[in-house]
Amino acid sequence: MTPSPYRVMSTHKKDAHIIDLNSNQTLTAHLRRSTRPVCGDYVELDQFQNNSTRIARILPRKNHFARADRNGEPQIIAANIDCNIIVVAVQPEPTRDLINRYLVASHHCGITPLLVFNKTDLDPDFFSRTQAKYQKLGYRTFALSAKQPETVQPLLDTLHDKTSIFVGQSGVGKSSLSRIILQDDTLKTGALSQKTGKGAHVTSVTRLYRLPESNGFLIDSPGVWEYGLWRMSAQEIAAGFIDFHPFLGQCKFNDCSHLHEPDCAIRTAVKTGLIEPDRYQSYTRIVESMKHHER
Ligand SMILES: Nc1nc2c(ncn2[C@@H]2O[C@H](COP(=O)(O)OP(=O)(O)OP(=O)(O)O)[C@@H](O)[C@H]2O)c(=O)[nH]1
Ligand SMILES: [Mg+2]
Ligand SMILES: [Zn+2]
Repeated sequence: MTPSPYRVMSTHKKDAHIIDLNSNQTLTAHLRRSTRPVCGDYVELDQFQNNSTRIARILPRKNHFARADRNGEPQIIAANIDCNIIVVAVQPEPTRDLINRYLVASHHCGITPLLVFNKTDLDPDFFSRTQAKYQKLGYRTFALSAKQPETVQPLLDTLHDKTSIFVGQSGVGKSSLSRIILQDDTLKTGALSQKTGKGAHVTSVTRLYRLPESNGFLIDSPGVWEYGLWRMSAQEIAAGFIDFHPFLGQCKFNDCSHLHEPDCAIRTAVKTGLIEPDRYQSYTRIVESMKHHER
């Protein structure tokens, strides 16, 4: 099957913006009630005599990225993604466990995570230890500043031929980095609130762009304040902790939650220094936070 040349750039209440990958033209297609496309979907279109266009079918998704909705169910944000670029910044400072939650989600969605530490111009040392920690775990990391565009080049070099999405808190600089990568000054960015130091939720729609001079796509998404994981079991969360992997399957109980059971290989690994205590504590907090979804 030849892949559909139509890809969803963004969705709105009653229609979606579509890019024709052959011609680079954009068009607007109506939505049927039964089709719920998301940014990044490949679709087939019905074109009518009166020149209107409708999405006929969403092609099967390779994967999707999601977050929890109010009921703890996954809410799909975008589809067919290779790379999750998790952006954190010196200001607003990431909340506790934010990076680990994004890493668990990336693992479950089958998307390669990249960590970007932005706004190094404000404090070059702020993330040194955190960056070293995640590098040691095996993740690709980038320390950079959107105020110094040359520092963005190494990140840009990894985006060719892929679909990547910027995720992270509001105000960390996702759109500022997108502007540099896309060479597009029309993307809106906005200052942090002076009162709270938080981002002002400037980007309101998840949107796909074609990379200039390269075969690839970049998705800029609206920032969140707290990224919530949908309902997951302790075992599913543990699987998203890469440093737990060598020990999984070695606990006394198959369904060990690694919280309190006897003969737990994960807790032993923490005691013997093979797993960092702060990663284990983060794991326990994330498992605990799932109670929030219980009704
Ligand atoms: N000092 C400094 N400021 C930056 C940097 N990157 C972004 N900013 C500023 O941070 C503010 C927020 O940037 P945005 O790019 O709008 O942030 P965002 O992540 O897209 O925010 P949302 O769209 O709300 O999710 C703006 O005032 C930017 O100019 C950086 O590397 N250094
Ligand atoms: Mg933005
Ligand atoms: Zn265990």
